[in-house]
Amino acid sequence: MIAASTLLREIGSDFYTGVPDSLLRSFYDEIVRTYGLDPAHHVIAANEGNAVGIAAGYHLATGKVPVIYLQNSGIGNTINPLASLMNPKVYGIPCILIVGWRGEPGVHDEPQHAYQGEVTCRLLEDMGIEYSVIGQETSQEAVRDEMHRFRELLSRGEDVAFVIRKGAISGDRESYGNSYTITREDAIRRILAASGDDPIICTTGKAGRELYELREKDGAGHGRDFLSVGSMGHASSIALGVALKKPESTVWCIDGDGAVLMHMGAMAVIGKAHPGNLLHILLNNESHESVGGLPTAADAVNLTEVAKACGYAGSASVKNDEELERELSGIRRQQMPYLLEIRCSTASRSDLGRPKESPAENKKAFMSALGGR
Ligand SMILES: Cc1ncc(C[n+]2csc(CCOP(=O)(O)OP(=O)(O)O)c2C)c(N)n1
Repeated sequence: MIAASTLLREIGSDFYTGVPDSLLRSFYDEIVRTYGLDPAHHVIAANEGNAVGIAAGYHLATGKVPVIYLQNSGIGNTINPLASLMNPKVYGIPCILIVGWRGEPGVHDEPQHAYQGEVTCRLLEDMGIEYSVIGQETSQEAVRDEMHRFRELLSRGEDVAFVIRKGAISGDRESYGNSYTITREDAIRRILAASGDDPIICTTGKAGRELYELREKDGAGHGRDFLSVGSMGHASSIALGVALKKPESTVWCIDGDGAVLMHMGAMAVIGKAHPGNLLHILLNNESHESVGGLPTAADAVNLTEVAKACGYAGSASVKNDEELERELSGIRRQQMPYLLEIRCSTASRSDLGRPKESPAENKKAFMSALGGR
């Protein structure tokens, strides 16, 4: 195992941007310990492509090499700016990617990571990005040698990557939080009581696991819920597609603030399409809680006003139990599309389980329940 502080020293950059991954937690906690959340050194991006853009700007302004950290799920979001901005055949802007390798073949992980894990190195190869894998056995000397090799490539305007295996980086933990009191799980429990038999599209991360467990506890079955375990930021778009074709159903989307910010253009498209049967519920804990809690930009954004500006028929924000109960009891009478923001704490259970069915089984059950409508 290599200490995060050692890795940062060997990389030797003073600018970091990215989207967190639980596997890189020690790495970004060390960045926070070193630079805090000072955007002159560390910007938590909305999505990984956004991070590439920020990194490019840093290079243009300083001539120095930025670092971009991401879960391999986010490689897709980087491909456009890597291929059409950073690549030596275009502007030739150097950066160092730190990629958390979820779903590495042979290592147990969740189903949403299986294919992405399989193609991670292949994608980097296709993109012409030299990479080096860091595992538990990787020494400081080995990282230094790779950085020596990489510096030559970086000086020619090429991009390089370290692909990080599970458990490869060690370090002390930082803690993150906010002052809100409603837990995400309790908010979901109340949403389920209000949504009855309506279909629900849920965002990526722990929210879906909590939803799944609550249904288990109720013995309610899972056919109403599409968990969208991957594709972070797209739950509201999936819900829009369903809502447009099931006008007789009220379609609920349970979203996260990190996910909403990741592809916020989706809100403009919902406002414009204006489905009269879409309830967009945002569990806003101002945090990427599912992957360690690094803050999002949501504390600085008024997302209920964003919804209105995007053309939603209405929106509201609640921050305590009474407000939440009041809102949920009347929510079906609201003009839609409607955004309800629930300000949540960053608490979650450590014994949270995972869905037993495969994503393909979830899809089948969801479609069959929807088809009956
Ligand atoms: C494209 C992509 N980037 C990163 C991740 C890793 N990831 C999984 S959940 C999550 C945080 C989600 O934050 P938010 O939507 O605010 O929900 P919370 O976890 O706070 O409930 C991240 C970054 C991912 N799954 N996909």
